[in-house]
Amino acid sequence: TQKGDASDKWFVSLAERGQHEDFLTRAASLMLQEAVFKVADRNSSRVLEWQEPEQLRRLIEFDVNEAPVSQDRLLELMDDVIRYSVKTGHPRFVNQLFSSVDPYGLAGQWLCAALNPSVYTYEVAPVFTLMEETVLSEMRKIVGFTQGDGLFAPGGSMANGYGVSCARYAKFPKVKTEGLRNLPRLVVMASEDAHYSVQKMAALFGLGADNVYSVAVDERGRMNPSDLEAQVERAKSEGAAPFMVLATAGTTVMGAFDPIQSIADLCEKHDMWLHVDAAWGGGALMSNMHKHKLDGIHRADSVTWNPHKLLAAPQQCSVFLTRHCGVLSECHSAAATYLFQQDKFYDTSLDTGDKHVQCGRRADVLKFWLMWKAKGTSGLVAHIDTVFDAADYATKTLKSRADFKLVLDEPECTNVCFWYIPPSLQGVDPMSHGYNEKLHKVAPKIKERMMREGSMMVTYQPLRHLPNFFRLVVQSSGVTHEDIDFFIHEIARLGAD
Ligand code: ABU
Repeated sequence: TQKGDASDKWFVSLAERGQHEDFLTRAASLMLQEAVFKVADRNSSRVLEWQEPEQLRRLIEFDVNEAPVSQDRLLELMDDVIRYSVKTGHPRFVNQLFSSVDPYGLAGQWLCAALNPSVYTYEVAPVFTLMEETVLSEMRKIVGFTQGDGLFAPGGSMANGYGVSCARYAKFPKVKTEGLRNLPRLVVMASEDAHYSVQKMAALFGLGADNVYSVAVDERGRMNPSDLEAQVERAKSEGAAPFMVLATAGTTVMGAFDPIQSIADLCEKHDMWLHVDAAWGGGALMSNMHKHKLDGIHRADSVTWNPHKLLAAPQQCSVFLTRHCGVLSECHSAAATYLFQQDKFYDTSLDTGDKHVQCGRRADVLKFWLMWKAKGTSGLVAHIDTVFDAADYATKTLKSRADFKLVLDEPECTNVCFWYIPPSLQGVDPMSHGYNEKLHKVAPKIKERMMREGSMMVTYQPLRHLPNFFRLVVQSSGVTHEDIDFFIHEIARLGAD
């Protein structure tokens, strides 16, 4: 039976309101059963049901029409959306730097959607303003900043952009009003393994992507401080102004941690802003066992840290922190009088929106705060130690097998990078002609097969001179040693010919 049109007249009549309540109850039940509970059952559900784009265009009625569709049809469409979407909450989705469904994080997401706030003024978002104040302050303490400021950004790339923006403003405050025309050529230093957002942000802010100087890394993917100094001297000798270093704590592919102490020394010597992109590795700060990897981060001028990565909050939850009070507001405020009136009846310093470059902004803090409350700091610590332990198990297991080869014998983060050596290449001298070309083709083929079967998702990539290799990311503490055994067996099974 078809139940009424999908109209949006929530307030019109009790009858219509009843229809909406019925719809939302059924929708919530569908989401819980099909998108949440079912995917937790690793053996009876698939990570994805692959369809070619042409087929998928036919399978889902994407067209929007003049006439409304019924609520029953909407539920069918939602079911289709769930069916053909990748189940990133499935324990066998280890493709990206995010995964899993945290029940408290999900409740926070849903509560945020239900309340539909925009966190720019205290009057519109009183609870979330104070919640952000608390969570950002706690995160600053964990980083080791004794004072400062911060904000929730729409993703790690934008948080790195805030780093560029604040660094430039701190050195050249007139840039805010006069733009770039009176400035020297500005240069940002970042390692060759740094996240690609640094080039994007350099382009977006008018610096130019060519003015990101690439600093060499060592064999483990960590920035080489000697080369950093050489690049700074090169920029200066060219008459350019190297004003910022973007160090990385947990590179995207290898999971390398740049040596922050040495980099901070060079930043002090050459008067450069130090931004640490800890989007991925920041979660390690929670753990006494692993925080030494970010030694010196308290000396950074600013930090990116994404709780949606290693701390497994739902997408998106990205934070920008700085130890400098005031720089965010001074750099970004536009003082719109229709929103940030100074003659309000409450403390207008709580109208935090003006330090952001966004106007409307979702309360990403809520899901993370709810998770933190539910687990306690001790639960977050346990999560971090569990995922590092699982990565260690994966590393040891791969090391013990002749048909796999690790890229790094001892990964620094929970990225485990490796090649599968198919039977046709086993026993072949890796230095022999054509070996790397053949190996380069192995991971894409296995990836295609796993996608078509839907059994798991793990990504691959080349890096610098290295042929394609798999990167298994352990980021969910729901990933067990048995899951890791499964990943390894499955890759070997799919690549056996
Ligand atoms: N910063 C986005 C990371 C993408 C990935 O998971 O590889």
